[in-house]
Amino acid sequence: MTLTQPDRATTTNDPQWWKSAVVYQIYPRSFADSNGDGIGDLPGIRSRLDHLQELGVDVIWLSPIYRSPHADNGYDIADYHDIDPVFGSLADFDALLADVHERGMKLVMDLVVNHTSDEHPWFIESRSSTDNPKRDWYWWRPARDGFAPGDPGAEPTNWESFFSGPTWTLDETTGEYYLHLFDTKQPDLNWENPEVRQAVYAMMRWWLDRGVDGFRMDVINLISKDTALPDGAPGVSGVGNGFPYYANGPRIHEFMQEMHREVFDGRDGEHLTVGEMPGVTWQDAVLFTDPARHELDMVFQFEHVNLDHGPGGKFDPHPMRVSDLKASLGRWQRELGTTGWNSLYLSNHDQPRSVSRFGDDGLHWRESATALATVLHLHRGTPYVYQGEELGMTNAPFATVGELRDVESLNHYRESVIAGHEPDTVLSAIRHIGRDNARTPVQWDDSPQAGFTTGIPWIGVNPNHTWLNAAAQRDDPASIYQHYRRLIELRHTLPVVAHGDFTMLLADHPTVYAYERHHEDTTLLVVANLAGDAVDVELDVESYDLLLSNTEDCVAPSAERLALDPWEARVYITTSS
Ligand code: TEU
Ligand code: CA
Repeated sequence: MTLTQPDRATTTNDPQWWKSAVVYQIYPRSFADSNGDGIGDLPGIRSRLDHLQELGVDVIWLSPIYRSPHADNGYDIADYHDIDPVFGSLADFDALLADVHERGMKLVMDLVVNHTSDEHPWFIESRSSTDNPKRDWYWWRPARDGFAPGDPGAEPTNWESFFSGPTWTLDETTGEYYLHLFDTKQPDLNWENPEVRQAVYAMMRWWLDRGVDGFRMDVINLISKDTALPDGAPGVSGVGNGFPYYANGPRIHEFMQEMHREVFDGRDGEHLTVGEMPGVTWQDAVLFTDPARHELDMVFQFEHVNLDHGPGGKFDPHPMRVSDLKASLGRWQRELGTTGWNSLYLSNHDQPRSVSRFGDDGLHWRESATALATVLHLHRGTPYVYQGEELGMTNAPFATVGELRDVESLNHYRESVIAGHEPDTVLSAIRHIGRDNARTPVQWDDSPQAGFTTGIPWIGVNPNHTWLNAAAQRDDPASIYQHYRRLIELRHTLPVVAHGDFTMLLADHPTVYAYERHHEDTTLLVVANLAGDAVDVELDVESYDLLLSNTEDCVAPSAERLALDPWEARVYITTSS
């Protein structure tokens, strides 16, 4: 098939333009460094826009670039209206936005408003006294009844933070505790207070007025909490699980509708909103994404990226089976149906590299990366590509804890070793699931720092950049990069990819992922062997034409049987007249 120039989503006037769009996530710290300080920045991104334009993506989502002390790499914001000097200036931002728009792409900002940095002026005021007008902008509580502040167990609830330790920190100034679901430097905003909500909406309008095209909303389903703040049932670690009381709280849909009204109603232009929602169920996701309810365009759900977590949580590795992945993704396809809308992702800055986790980053590296991409991108929903995924970047061989940078991994390591766990075992779990895997610099070429920086990178470059890099793949038709380019083009050119329904095939097969998409008179059939052994399946493709595959020499199917090599993926199409 000859593929034409991508018909970009930006050229339509459709409120649901994002159905035929593909989003690319940039983690600015690790993308491209322009000034040799070892940290990626906005001019660095500007210098690499050709790579994204050739790939054909429609939207860029930037992880946070606001002023921040970087306790959590920018997910701790000290000023929502300025760019952190390490990334550049507002002038650099405006220049980047103009370049992105000029190339027919859109730019979506990360919106981190469940919490701020403890260095945000709002929190500095709030902590200054119990009668400060901003006191109620955060969650302040006295020590538990019968305990003195600072006593062991005096925390107002027994909840455990996402980043280890209690979710409460005592502030000596007033002798009260503040709530932080994440790091101690990330105090939670109190969304019950209408002034907080209005301040956030005003800030969002400020960015839209500046020209940005939407928001990826960080842990947005955690903003409504049960105001009674009950203790949680003790989990495996003995610490309380507060999740039922702070996730998908009683006012979450009300807040999302209010935000939509206050920020997006009556605005011209095409926006994209996606809510990151740990623990969201498909039932809730339908409510969040039903266009008639005016909440969000789509959500990031976590079911499929939690399949390899054991009872002890993410650092307790559990084998992942293809059949579990099929069951999970298939359920979301089915249940979001035609009312809601899916986000499709296998990786982001919080997850290990998808080819290492779901595929085979050794022998079948190229085939497994392209098979996984094929399966994901042709689902119903909006696909997200995380930087380097389009090159098949892999997990990093972190040799010592000294090579790690992430606050979550470092806290977990410290707490586990104090608790008596074997350091090597702890490190091996971190190597498997830790977020730093996704944060090593993008591998542009085979030069000493992979073309990322002329200085010393803030986190080590993966040694495999000598052969795994963008320069080596750009003009190679068999490369992972070129395969992603073709998949993106299919979404732009074939209505069945953007709009077709979804039917799972071979649902009980342990390793073959197969499904059909129908739209008007077109049927697309996607089949992929997600395992390292050749396989033969009962699938009749005789009435179809082969549209795309990830191997050079596809064996022609015999009647009713299809033989697939390890990690082989094929896409067939047929049109009935
Ligand atoms: O992540 C929220 C989240 O629930 C997890 O994916 C998180 O990364 C953690 O690994 C749970 O174990 C969002 C951001 O994407 C993440 O980078 C931030 O650290 C976090 O919120 C706090 O802002
Ligand atoms: Ca820099």
